Amino acid sequence: MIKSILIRILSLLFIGLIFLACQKEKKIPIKMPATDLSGENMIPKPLKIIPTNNGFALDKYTAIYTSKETTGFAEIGQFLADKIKFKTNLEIPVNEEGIDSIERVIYINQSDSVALNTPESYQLYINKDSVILNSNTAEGAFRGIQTLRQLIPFNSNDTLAKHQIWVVPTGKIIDKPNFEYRGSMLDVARHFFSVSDVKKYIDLLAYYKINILHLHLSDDQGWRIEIKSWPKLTTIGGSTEVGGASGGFYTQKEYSEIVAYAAERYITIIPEIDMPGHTNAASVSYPFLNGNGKKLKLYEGTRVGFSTFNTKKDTTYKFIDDVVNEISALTPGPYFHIGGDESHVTKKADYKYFVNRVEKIIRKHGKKMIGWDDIAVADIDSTSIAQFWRSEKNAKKAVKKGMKVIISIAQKAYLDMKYDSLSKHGLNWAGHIPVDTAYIWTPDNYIEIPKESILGIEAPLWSETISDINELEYLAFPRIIGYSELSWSTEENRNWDSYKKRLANHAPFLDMMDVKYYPSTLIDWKKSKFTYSSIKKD
Ligand code: TNX
Repeated sequence: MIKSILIRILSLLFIGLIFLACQKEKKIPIKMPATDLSGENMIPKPLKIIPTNNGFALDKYTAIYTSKETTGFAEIGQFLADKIKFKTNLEIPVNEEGIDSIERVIYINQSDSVALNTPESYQLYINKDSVILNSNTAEGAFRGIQTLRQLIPFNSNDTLAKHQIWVVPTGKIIDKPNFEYRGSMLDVARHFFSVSDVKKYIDLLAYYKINILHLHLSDDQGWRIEIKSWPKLTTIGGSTEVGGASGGFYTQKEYSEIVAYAAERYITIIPEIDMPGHTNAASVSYPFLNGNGKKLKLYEGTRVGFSTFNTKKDTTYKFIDDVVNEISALTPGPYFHIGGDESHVTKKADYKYFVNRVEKIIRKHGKKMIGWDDIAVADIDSTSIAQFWRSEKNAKKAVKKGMKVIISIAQKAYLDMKYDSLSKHGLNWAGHIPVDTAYIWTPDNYIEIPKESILGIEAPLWSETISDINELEYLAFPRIIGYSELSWSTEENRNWDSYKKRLANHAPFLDMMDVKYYPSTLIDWKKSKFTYSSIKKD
């Protein structure tokens, strides 16, 4: 009896001691080092940064909570937790109630503040014991999460406490985009890229707050999306690519998987079916479409401008209606891109008639039409959008018609141009585009297009010279990171000297993601101990 009471007292004492020990470990106030939020390497640069020079201790006693009433917030909390886990190996709970050990919170809050006046506006308050992210929309919260990801250091500080702490500098960030449309285009027609390649590219774009991925799904060398009512487009038209390899295509299910993956990252997919030129693969599949009067065969070279649809036949428009219908049904975003470039063998009058008629089909299926700037010669509606890649005259024509313009000038924004004469991949018809040339220009008032007429910026990656993800990354990175800043940050907040220092510090992230970026000598790249294989955890 006495013995069992004694055992009880001893075990209670033991539990009490453990409890005290735990309390002690937790409760020792952590003295955080001084920090400077304004000296951080965020890209794109936020609108306003107000440092408060203290530190938020991201550690195993941190939890994430989110608004739960608004769709998307809980998922964004989980997205952040997954990224923290990947970077630090910390398991941060999301929306879990009643965890006694929690000392610090990250709260992702749906706010009705009118100060957050665009769908992507957010405010990030980083205090000593809490991080509060406010946004009216899940989209804005998602953009804010990217900023927070960039502020979490790669290395923990192991001297501040007995456990690891990742010190996040305190302060306030008020941010919103300069342009609502911030895009990249990927040409999956000249060379095909797998669903997983596209997903990796999407992941990288999301980190830099890019919100549009335009997929160039058809060209002379290949048709890359299953159309159930016209199956030969993929069985025949999808069978080739530049250089003679076997091409490929996305089934509708795979395309939807890409769309959904992008949507989870608040990225809109824009499908492009290029026409009436760049249509050799379609016309070989269904010869009645052909309008150039010659016998066609599959094409694996890189010439442009030799193919055209027959713009006079009603069956051509029936075909286009089916294609637009099937693709639109799989595409929640508001846009459909009709290409329209380099139709050198289409008569001018036929071209105008064609663009005008196709525009009606696009609108019938509930989408806004985008076309390369060539379309501005046609009599089209002000709700259609011109993508300015080459012709100032066409861009100005579009503005006159009240259309919005996407800035993609080849000499500045083409990701497929070589960096310099030694570049392993790329073309040079628009010149060389080194990393500084890509960054130092002002899209906001390029050739005096008023800012209200500019929807945004897009950097196209044509794939004549690249055939796998490593080569894709070589051309896209680091230039696409600069385009993210050109499209998100205001002109006052852009500065090459500041940018190149910040970019240098993105090497560890790119290494961690196994991105084979072009190590331009203009940038003093930070050495990183990370490689994808060293950090990847199964
Ligand atoms: C021009 S840009 C094209 C593409 C090529 C690209 C190569 C545009 C609208 N048309 O067909 O792939 O140059 O840089």
